[in-house]
Amino acid sequence: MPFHQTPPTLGNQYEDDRVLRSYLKRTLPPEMLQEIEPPLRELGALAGGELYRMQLADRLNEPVLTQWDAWGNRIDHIELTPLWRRAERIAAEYGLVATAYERRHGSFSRVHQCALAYLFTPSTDIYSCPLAMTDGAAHTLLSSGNDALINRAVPHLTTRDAAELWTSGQWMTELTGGSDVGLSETVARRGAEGVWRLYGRKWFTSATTSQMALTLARPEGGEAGGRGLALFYIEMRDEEGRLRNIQINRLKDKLGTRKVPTAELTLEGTPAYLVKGETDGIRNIAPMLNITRLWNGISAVSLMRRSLALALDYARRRVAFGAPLIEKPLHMDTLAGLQAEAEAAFHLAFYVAELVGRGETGEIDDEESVMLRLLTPVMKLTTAKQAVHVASEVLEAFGGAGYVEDTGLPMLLRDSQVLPIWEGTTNVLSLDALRALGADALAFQVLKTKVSRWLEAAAHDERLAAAGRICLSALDHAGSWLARAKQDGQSAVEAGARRFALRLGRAAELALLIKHARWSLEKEGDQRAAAAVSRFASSGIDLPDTQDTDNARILLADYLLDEVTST
Ligand code: MFK
Repeated sequence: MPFHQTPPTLGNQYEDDRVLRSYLKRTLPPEMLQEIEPPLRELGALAGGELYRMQLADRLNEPVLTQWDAWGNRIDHIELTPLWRRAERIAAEYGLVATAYERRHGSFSRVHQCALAYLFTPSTDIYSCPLAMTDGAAHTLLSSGNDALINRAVPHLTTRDAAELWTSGQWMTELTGGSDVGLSETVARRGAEGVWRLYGRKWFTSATTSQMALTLARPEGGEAGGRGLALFYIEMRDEEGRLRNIQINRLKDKLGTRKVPTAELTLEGTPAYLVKGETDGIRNIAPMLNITRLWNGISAVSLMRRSLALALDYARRRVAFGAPLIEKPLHMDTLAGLQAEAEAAFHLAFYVAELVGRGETGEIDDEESVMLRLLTPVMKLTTAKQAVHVASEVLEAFGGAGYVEDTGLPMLLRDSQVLPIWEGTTNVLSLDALRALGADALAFQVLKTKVSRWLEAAAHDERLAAAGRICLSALDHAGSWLARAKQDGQSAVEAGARRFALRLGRAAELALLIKHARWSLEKEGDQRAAAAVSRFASSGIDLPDTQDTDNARILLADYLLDEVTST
């Protein structure tokens, strides 16, 4: 009988997930957990069963743009893949967006929603993208105070009825840039009765099958930069289903997220409504960005979980050098390190979800508000980097099979690679973390105080206490670097911003992991979170200080535009 390798399989993705279940048990009131567990379990079964099988079968399907009909009419129709059409219905039915707005469980509704998103995301090929933008649009409209738009759109964005559900686009990126949004060239012309007309090109509009979008444009004569932009609301199609003066030029040919119909658009007088004033579009769209950044983090931890679920299952099946891989000390060591990364990331992403929930119900206190503003970019950038690292290592853990398309594994890496790019690259978000610190002189101190409080509770356990000291010393070093860099000037601060933000992210993850491990030891008698603490604490929390900027100038001297640096 020739040798046949059995492929990895997935079980119920809720039941099998110790980290999620233990976290929910610690965080949620018991009666709430009892109420929400059956649908979580159902979704876990779908994610590990029907949806996973469908995802593998749907692997080669991609959205198709048809620009013209047989009779020469411009139609710009995008046909979605079967998996996405199924995902759309499941998302409505399970309330992937609605849960956060029904608020059946107060501020914990956000955690509930994120748990649903975490189970749903890895089996639905980034259908989380339209959901994130839909959630962001509902959140932004609700905080805008624009009653007409709230009454018109929010019931559709937050419904559980698939026939009524709208998704929303978030059109920011133009040819001038995805990061420097203040350079946007789209112009808005004032029309009659509050209807504006938009003219311009949007270069990277995700999920272009949405019914509405929030976008930025500059009212004619408005000042340059981000302040001169306004936030607009658009409905894509008229009553006959025709696009409203929008042309879909082409779909993007991307490395990953291949099911997401990301398009280039031309707006040719598209009717639009102001959401909140004629200026400050970037400030006004920021609530949307912060929600999609939360989704980015939840997607990152969910993809890490999926990668590991497959790698761990495979390690039990694959025999090499006389034993299953899981029994091989080096393979075990590798997977344990990845598991610790994923667990640490999980706790930071869900902590930000808790804060978002408390913000929405008005329970958030001043310290937590500061933490939410600072940790949103820090969490997004840290978890995104971890997701790419974990996916890459997991492909390697499969050997050659990890590099072969029809195993479905390469998609894990491609889809993870978008996470540090969209919604703000690592560098842009590192600068946003500095912006958040700059907005509140005490922000760094608030973070340290919070972390110290989480660690105090674990001080009696020497293993956890030792990890706590690593965490505090990383924060101390980050703080003293920042003070020194500020004296050296803005260039020094900017140059070290990424190392600084990653240090904060990893330290916050470690502190939250320690907090959870103490609870899990005491209440569940479970050693595993504590084992994750030990591993994670020794895997680069206190990153080295920044190099000086002169060093970078010397190294890149041939390419600098402003001077010739003598070596
Ligand atoms: C799987 C789930 C993922 C979901 C994916 C959905 C797919 C969507 C695809 C996309 O749309 S990707 C493109 C997303 N684009 C970005 O994320 C933009 C990246 N660039 C930035 O974030 C820059 O930091 C930014 C454009 C905001 C910088 O612009 P400026 O003009 O230099 O901003 P400025 O002047 O510092 O800030 C303007 C105001 O906004 C300030 O407030 P004030 O007017 O009161 O001073 C800022 O404090 C405020 N602000 C900026 N970022 C903020 C914020 N406020 C709160 N939170 C923030 N994050």
